[in-house]
Amino acid sequence: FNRRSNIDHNGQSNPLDDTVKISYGTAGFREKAEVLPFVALRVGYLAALRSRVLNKAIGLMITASHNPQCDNGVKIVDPNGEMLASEWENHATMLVSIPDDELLREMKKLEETLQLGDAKEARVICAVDTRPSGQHLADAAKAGAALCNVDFEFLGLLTTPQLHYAVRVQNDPAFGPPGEDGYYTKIGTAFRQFYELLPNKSSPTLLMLDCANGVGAPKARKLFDALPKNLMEVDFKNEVGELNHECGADFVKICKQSPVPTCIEGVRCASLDGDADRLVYFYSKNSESKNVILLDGDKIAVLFAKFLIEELKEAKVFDQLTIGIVQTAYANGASSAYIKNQLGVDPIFVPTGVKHLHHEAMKYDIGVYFEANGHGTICFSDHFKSLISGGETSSPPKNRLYWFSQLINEVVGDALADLLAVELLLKYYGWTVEDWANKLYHDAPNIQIKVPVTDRSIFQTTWDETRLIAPLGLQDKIDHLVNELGAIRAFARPSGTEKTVRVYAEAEDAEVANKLGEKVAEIIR
Ligand code: 16G
Ligand code: ZN
Repeated sequence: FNRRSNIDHNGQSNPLDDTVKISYGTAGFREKAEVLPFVALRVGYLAALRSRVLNKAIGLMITASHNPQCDNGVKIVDPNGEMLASEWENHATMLVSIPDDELLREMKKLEETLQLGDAKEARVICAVDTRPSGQHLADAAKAGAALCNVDFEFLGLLTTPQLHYAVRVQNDPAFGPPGEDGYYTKIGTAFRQFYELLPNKSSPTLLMLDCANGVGAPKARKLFDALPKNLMEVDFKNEVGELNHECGADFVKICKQSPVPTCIEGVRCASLDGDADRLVYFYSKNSESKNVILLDGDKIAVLFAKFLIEELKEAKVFDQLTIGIVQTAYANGASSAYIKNQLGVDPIFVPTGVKHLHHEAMKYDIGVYFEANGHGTICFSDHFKSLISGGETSSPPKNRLYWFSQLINEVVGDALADLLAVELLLKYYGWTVEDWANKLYHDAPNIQIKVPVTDRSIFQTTWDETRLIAPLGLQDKIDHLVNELGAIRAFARPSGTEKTVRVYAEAEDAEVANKLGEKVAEIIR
């Protein structure tokens, strides 16, 4: 597992030149799987080192989420179940970048500066998604942890949010019951309790669930098995097959098309991504066409925020708590306008990537954050928890708030927890998926285009990613196009996970949005 002797899961040698730079990006290291064995070893070592410094359990998730099956990734999870602290991202990039013969020296240097003490609680907890390269990379990570003399606990196949949950519970047992079963128990109990509080318990309507051929399939089945039988009716699709291929949340969001197999007209459908930390809903108005009406992360955020604000008001505690709704540049303009004008909260914008959203959301008693791609959750402060404690003596809105907050996986966006939360709120409001799509706001027409580039580092943006500052002159051209076509906005930003620049364009008219997107893509190419 060295750069020069990098053997992949098929036993093929894939040596890496000393000059090849690999950095810890938006979601850790993400590459073709054959590149990663030596990366996994070094990251396994670093996770172990961090666990010794903090004397806590640290997580290691091996996944490339919605990327194709041939990719994989390695990402460190901090003790509270959050993303790795950014100073340590630099250590990770440094360790992975150095040549083999400098590795031992750098390891020693790190160990000296970080001053390792006696660390009884130190351990690395690792899980994988369904990619064929996962086990091999976990073995490499285990060898890395051993270099730091730290126990390596391999939990096998889990969704990314389940691994985050496992890490949090290991360090903070009050958070919930331990183990994968503990996860189902916590979420299942909250679902049942909230269900009991519903004004209308009509029989369930069919939900078609596209599992992206990923780890979400067996885990969603287990979760639903832990719920009372008559509360949900689910038709599982895309359980086995090529991961994320023409299915899954990213495919549906970007293409606004039904995954294979095509969904049935009028049926409420949802898609998970490859590691089940993203969720989108959709439905078809016409089975002949592949096009669907999409309900993305913004729609979920608005549904959650509307519910929370109404309940806080009914419970007469709205003025005692702060509420933040965090979005990124990809949020549909119509959703931001609804949040501002109808919900009365100014949305906050941060750069792409869960760590930025999560960090901002933590500043509020209730921090709702969602990326348009379907990744999101809600953070609840201790003040919220002391005010809204649930129980027999509590008022109905407080009880609903309590069980809703228990259902949400507040450490990270979790497609399975979010799915149950959406299902409950639709029941609570007595809404069909069409009601949900039409009663809040309608998306401004928009398009996203991926432009492959050889060097994405030349593209630099402002902090909120809405404007390019380099290469010089490009932003002026984009502004000019937006004006010329009478569109709303467009931006281009380098991807943090792929060798592409992503273009987003929004207009009042779909044709204009498409045309603008294409033109901006052309000037990037
Ligand atoms: C990763 C991020 C996600 C972000 C996406 C952007 C995490 C856990 N995941 O999947 O939040 O939306 O990257 O990818 O941070 P991009 O930089 O390629 O557009
Ligand atoms: Zn994912």
